[in-house]
Amino acid sequence: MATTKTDPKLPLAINGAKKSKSYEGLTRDQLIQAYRVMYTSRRIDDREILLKRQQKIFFQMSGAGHEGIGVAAGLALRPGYDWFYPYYRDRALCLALGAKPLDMFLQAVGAADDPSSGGRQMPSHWGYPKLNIVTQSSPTGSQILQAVGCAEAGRYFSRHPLSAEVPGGGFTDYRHFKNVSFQGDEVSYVSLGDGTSSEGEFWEAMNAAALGKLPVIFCVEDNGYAISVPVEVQTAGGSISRLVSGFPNFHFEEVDGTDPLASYAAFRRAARYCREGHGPAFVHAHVIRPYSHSLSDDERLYRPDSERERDAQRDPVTRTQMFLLREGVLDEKGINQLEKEVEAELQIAVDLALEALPPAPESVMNFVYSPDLDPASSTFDTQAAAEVQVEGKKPAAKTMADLINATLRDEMKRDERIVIFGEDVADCSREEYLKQKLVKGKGGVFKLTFGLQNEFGTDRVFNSPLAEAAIVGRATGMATRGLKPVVEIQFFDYIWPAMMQIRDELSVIRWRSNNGYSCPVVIRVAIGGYLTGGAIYHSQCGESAFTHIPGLRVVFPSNALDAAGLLRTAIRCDDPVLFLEHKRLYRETFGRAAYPGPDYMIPFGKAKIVHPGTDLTVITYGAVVPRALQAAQKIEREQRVKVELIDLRCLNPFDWETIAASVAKTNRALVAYEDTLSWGYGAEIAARLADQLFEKLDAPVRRVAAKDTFVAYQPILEDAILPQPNDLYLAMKELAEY
Ligand SMILES: Cc1ncc(C[n+]2csc(CCOP(=O)(O)OP(=O)(O)O)c2C)c(N)n1
Ligand SMILES: [Mg+2]
Repeated sequence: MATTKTDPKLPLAINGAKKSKSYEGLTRDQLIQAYRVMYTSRRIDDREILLKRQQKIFFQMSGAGHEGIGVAAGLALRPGYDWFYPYYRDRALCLALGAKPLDMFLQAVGAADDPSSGGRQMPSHWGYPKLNIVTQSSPTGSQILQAVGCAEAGRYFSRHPLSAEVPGGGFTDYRHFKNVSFQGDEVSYVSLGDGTSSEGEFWEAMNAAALGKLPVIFCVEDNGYAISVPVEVQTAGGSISRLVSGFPNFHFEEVDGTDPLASYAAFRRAARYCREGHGPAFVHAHVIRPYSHSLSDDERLYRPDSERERDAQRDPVTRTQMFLLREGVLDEKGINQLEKEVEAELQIAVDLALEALPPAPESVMNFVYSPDLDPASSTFDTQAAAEVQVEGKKPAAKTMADLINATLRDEMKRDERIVIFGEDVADCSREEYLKQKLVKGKGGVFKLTFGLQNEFGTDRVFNSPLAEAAIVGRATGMATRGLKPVVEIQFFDYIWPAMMQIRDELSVIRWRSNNGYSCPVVIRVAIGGYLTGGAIYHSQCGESAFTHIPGLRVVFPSNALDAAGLLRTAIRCDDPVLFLEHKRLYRETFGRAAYPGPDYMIPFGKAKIVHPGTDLTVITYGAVVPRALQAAQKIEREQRVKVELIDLRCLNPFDWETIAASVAKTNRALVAYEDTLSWGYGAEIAARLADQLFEKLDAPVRRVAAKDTFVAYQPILEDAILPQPNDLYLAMKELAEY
């Protein structure tokens, strides 16, 4: 063990309790167990370092110096009862909660039986479903908002216990694959390093937890460095405790995290405060980092020996050992015996891990999506039944906005796990105004959620702070617990703060946990231009940035009926869905439809032929559909060219079969989309056509899209930038004549 001697003059906080021998309420056996966990944790690090040097594992990240705070949190909280969003230094916490050394070595070698990820994630990226330790990623801090959402879900299930039940019989939806458990007084633990407290998501999470008085324990494990950056360069004033002290509703602790007893006492107080429902807690633990940042870092390059030696004096493992000796809890023989037992256990675990089988290469696509429920399957095709239902009635034509609102209402009635939140989505946050009928309510800047808070209550439909990462991060935590958040991003142009959550968390949680966890959130986003004055920041498309992400379904309807059918599928399915709603289409005359009933669903990945033809195929979606239809009708009238117009409706998965069958018939293909031309969604379609239908093509594959610039405010410029019916007409004509 590469630690130096502890300064014996540095007593553990418990010294004062020596006379009573109460040890903050821990028994002598628990003290011995705590030391065993700390020693085991350190020795696993040492063994992994050796294995890495022998090239038997591929990465190493140690928890050295953080064992005291980790074991303390593990003793104060309850595995399988509370919820845990730890970070990579929390090895001792995970061991204290019940993870086994073998589990950790299996992850280090990348074994198929690695219980955290099946060989998909680096070591020290914990995830143990049985213990409620939630799968971990690598971006610093992206777990924090999810811990907040997790606490919100626990509270929601306590207030709406019937929602946790799985509906019997009939149609199967995502609820059949989610076992919900909740306790009523559970807490959600989340930890992070001192450097990570600079991330914006940390502050968004602190704000959300304080606003909601949520039972979250934030633990900042402050080892004074973020790789090579010292805390005074990282945190204004050098103390995160001081910076957060103004947050209301919090209980605060600042503690020597190398002292397991003082840390345990702090955690006990924090947990009690949270369990009693007063609000969140913040534990600032001062720890050390004796083994450099990781095996790829050599801290001697930026820390002199004198500083490192000073830290080593506070080594939690040696300090605790000396404490046990001094207190007579264990004598030297007892210590030796314990250490020998740990060494023997680790040897067996290492041997087993080194013999463990790696995952099969054929398994790489497993769990990108739900293995249980395929949203492209016929289970989600109820169109025929719904059409029969509405036949003969001649009901009023509804807009896309109307039918999205109606679908949300129907689904909220059907499924009490659905919660809706985002910016301005509530009718009125000050409920009393609604109750006294002083106001009508807003329900979204486009009014898509109008009336839902009024009907279903503020628990289920509420405004969030203006923080997009928080909207998606909290939703991800909620969905991990079994809720179905249907959140709104007000404008696609402002989705980017949430990109880390979408790309590195939401889409990948199922895959990286080897199906241990899933989070089927629906994100509704108002997208697109053609607004006459929308300009740069209210007109963006950019869907290909999201179709490029495995694990995320992307839907983009062009009309009211498709919006209703696809949104219902999005809500009932078991995958995360980005549901793109074109603002210009919300209230257009084009594509209005009668309300199709509360069970109308369209499966994902099924295109619609909007206009049948034989001379050339146009593949498009969204607001280009009505523009292409206009052009197709004109060219048929004027040139007798018959265009087959395909509306993809769903971008991932997409309907290659319909495209291929059409192009095999027409031998000409034009891909049209509103986003900028280069590197866009059409490039993929064009590449597939060239690859798989080369022999069928009588002309080059053409694209019509926006110019590779930004959408300008002045309508003359907007028209010139976005693809217009005439651009489509000219491209069709040229292609037909080729
Ligand atoms: C968003 C993000 N940026 C950068 C990194 C690279 N990185 C990994 S750990 C780390 C430093 C973290 O320091 P701190 O939060 O203090 O935790 P510690 O490692 O000291 O325990 C950095 C910069 C990352 N993983 N994620
Ligand atoms: Mg640090």
